[in-house]
Amino acid sequence: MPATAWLALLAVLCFSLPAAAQTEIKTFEGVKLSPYHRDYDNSICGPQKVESASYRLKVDGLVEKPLSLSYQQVLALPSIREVVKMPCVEGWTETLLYQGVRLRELLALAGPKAQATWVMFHSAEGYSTGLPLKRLLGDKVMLGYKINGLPLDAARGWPFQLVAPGKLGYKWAKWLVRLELTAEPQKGYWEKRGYSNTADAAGR
Ligand SMILES: Nc1nc2c(c(=O)[nH]1)N[C@H]1C(S)=C(S)[C@@H](COP(=O)(O)O)O[C@H]1N2
Ligand SMILES: [Mo]
Repeated sequence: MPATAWLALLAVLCFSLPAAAQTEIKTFEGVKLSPYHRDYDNSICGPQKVESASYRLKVDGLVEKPLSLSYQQVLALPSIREVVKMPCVEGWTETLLYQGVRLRELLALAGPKAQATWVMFHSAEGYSTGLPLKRLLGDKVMLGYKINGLPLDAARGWPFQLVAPGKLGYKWAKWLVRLELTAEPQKGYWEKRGYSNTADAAGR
C-alpha cells in the first residue's frame, strides 16, 4: 500500500474512533440497559443548563479540607463502572451503566471531621437530598458522570448525579453543585414534603 493510502487510513481511524467512543452502550456483560434518552421528565424544575466554564463542585461543612473542584479535576480521579437499578417512587425502574468517582474517594480528599454523620447533596436548581455518611462509603456509591457510556446532558443531570444503589430515585440528586457534611440528618426537597428520609428501595 502506498504511503498516502496509509495516511488516509490513519486519518479515517483518528476521526472515527472518538466518534465511536460516543456511541451509547445498549447491553453490558449480558445485561440489557434502559435507554439514555427518554421523553419524560419528573424533575422539580425540568432540565438544567449548568454553566461549564465556571462550574465548581464544592465539598464543605464538617470537613478538614473544603474542596472546590472543576469538572475536569473530578474526571481526573480514578473511576468505576457499574450496572445499577434506579427505582422511582412513581413505579418505574431504570437499569443503567453508570461511570463515576467512588464517593468515598471524594470524601476522603475532603477528610470528614469526627462529628460528621450525614451528607446533604445540593443541586443547581435548589433541589436537595441527603444520606448517612456511613451509607455513602459503599463500593457502588458514586458521583456519576456517564450513563451507558455517554456524558450526562442537561436532562440527565450534567455534570454529576449521585448514584445510590438500594435507594429510591429521589436520593439520586442530579446537577450536583455542593456536598455538605453535617452532624445531624437533614431533610431535602421531597423529604420535607413527607417522603421517607431513608428511602430504601427494598424489593424494587
Ligand atoms: N436536582 C434534582 N435531582 C433529582 C430530581 C430533581 O427534581 N432535581 N428528581 C429525582 C427523582 S424523583 C428521580 S426518580 C431521579 C430521576 O433521575 P433520572 O433522570 O436519572 O431518571 O432524579 C432525582 N434527582
Ligand atoms: Mo423519583
